[in-house]
Amino acid sequence: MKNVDSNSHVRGESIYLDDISLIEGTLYACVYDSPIAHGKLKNLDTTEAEKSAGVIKIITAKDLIGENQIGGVIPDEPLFADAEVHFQGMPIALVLAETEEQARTAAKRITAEIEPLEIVTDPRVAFAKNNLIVPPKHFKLGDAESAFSKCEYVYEGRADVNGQEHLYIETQGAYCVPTEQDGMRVFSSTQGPTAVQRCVSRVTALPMNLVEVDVTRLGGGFGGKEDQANAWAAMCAVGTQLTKRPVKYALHRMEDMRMTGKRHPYSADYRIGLSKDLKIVAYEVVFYQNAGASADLSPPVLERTLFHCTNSYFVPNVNATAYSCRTNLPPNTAFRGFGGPQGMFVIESAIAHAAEKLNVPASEIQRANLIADGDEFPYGQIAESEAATSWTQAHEKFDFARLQKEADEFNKQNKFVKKGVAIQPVCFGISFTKTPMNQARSLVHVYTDGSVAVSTGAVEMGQGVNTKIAQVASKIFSLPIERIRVHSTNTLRIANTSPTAASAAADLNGHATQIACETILQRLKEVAAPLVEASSADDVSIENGFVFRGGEPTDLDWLVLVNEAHFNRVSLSEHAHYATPGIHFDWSVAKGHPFAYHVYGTAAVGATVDCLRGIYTVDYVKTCHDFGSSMNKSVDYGQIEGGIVQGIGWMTLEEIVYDERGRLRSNALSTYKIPDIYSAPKTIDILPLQTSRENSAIFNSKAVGEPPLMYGIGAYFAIRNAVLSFNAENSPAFDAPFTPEKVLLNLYSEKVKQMKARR
Ligand code: MTE
Ligand code: LUZ
Ligand code: MOS
Repeated sequence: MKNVDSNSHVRGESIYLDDISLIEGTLYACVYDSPIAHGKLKNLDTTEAEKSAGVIKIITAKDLIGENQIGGVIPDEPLFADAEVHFQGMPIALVLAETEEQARTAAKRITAEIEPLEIVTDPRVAFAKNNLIVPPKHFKLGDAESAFSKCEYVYEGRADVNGQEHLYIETQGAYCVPTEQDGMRVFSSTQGPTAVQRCVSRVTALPMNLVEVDVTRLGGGFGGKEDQANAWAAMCAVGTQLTKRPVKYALHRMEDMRMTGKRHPYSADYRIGLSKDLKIVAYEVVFYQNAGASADLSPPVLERTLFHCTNSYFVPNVNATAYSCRTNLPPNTAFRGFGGPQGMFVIESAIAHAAEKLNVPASEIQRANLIADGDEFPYGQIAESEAATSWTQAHEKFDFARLQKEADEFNKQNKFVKKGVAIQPVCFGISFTKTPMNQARSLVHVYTDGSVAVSTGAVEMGQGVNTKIAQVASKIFSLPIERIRVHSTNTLRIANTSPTAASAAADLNGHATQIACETILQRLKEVAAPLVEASSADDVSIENGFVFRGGEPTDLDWLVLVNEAHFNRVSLSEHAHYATPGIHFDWSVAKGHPFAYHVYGTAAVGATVDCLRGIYTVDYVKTCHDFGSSMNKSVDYGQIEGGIVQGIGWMTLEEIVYDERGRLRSNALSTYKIPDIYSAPKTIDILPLQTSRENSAIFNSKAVGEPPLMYGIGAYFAIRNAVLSFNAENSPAFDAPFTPEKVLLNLYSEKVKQMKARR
């Protein structure tokens, strides 16, 4: 079953925001954004811009009819800066002009007088000033403090991990069209159509029922459009409200990189305590999250860092604290893994630290501590664990010892080229950690020609959710996929949606679709029963477009049956609701059962480092991955391959650099390196985990969107191991990404020091 979008993608016929035909009279928008990272806005001069050719209007905070506020979690983010600016790239004014070129030219003619204030970019500095977005969060299991005193070995250290630019191929943008009686229709490149609807409603003061948001698909979101698509849609909507004309804004790449938030950088202090037999007895960790200038999604991201701070390991005594620190950077936001990867990087660093000191392979510590059935996560949920199963099956297939031996032998024979291997277990919880978000709806129509239309709250962003939803309808109705069409995500058809995020879109919206289709199917069976002289609807089934009675085919087909139902005034439509059962979480005690299930996996990652130049290749990623039972191998394998490459990029190449003035220096693809085909691993082997365990995923096919990204952490440690085998005197700081520059410095650091000392 191939991706339902594959033909139109390859032919260039798929419709993205920029492919929507514009209505005559459309205006183009362009933002004037703050040139400095922190200051008092004294004076804004728009006179030159107003005189600029084609300019229709310039909008600032004071023009808004609704609230100048777009903060979703906490109301701390104005749409347009008014009294102060908080980051470089913060929108101050919006130019509307007859052409895109004219809007951009005019925006360059705006000037602002800004009285500089102190700029903070480091989360630890923000913490020292007590500049926190929310009060600190804690997870506690057992009694870490007294457990440390009984540990044979205790190590402490620091780990830092940088952010990541989403680099969706399609930049942020929106197109707003006025509809009658003050309404508007907003086309937005968003993962959260309802979030856009709410935000537009807030800044325009229009009720939500006058705001229609429509999303056909995104050219990638990766979390960057879970919340941060709102601003651009809100600006277009405000423009439409004030001019009564359609308004379009699609950001240029550099605007997008400069004005939008990224994955959160974190700095962390850890302390790990082990027993003589390498059991991790106690783990203490303090996370400093670099939230940027406003909350955005930082609080729930911070929470997920805590949820995943022990990765796939069982640690009986945990004391974890997390601070969300306010800095003068663009507000950081959701990014594939949502804080989880940062939490995992720190415990992997702690384990690597202990392994180095104890002179054992890190994999020995990892293997000895995998979480087992019945073990408790620090947040109270009891594990149904595939951690050891995935490890064992990966080891049986890929032979970790052989991989290590190959690297060791290679390293003995090569002086200036070294290989490193790392094992990377992954455990990721599936469900929004905020329980109320775990709900979805699906609207299914069967038409009288027998074709089926499905609408859900899920947004297609390349991850294949529409294919999976079509598969659900196709399977329940037993119709070929060609008879099913999954339509755009639209707030008039499906209301109050959760964003497509947390890897849960197929589960939530697929289940809702399953319920809707089953309801219609049951009605059809009831119509069919007397027609095929069956004793009851239970005796009827529908297979491949024909009605069966007692398992035997009849000559009543789908088309005739559908029309019989309609003729008998039986509804052929259903709007169904699904809410994930059995999940709950109580923050007052920081315990509960937040996840429907976990996804597990174990990967071996191999890398080769050129020790003269500091450059490296990732040779392989070999993983045994837990799909449950994949409902679409080509979609799921694609998600794994993409996630791995994106994770490797985060851990190795991609380096976001802000200078001390809070200015983004890596603001283009010439200075921000993302993985290309040459930096992708030479091979990716994917072995589906064999398990007979049931799970609550749609058709037992576990969520796959985010977990594979975290195999990328293994690339960091594989490179680190190669560096160590070249230069054993140096212990590289845990400071991701491990760029070629950092690798080179670490290859020679101690040697350089020794040379200097001898001189
Ligand atoms: N795959 C593609 N091609 N493009 C994307 O933007 N986003 C990822 C993942 N895979 C993304 C992707 C993220 S961050 C999430 S949460 C999931 O897809 C969301 O989709 P799902 O819930 O259907 O897995
Ligand atoms: N978004 C969110 C997410 O709002 N809550 C989550 O728990 C989450 N998890 C992963 C990715 N996005
Ligand atoms: Mo994904 S970070 O949940 O959009």
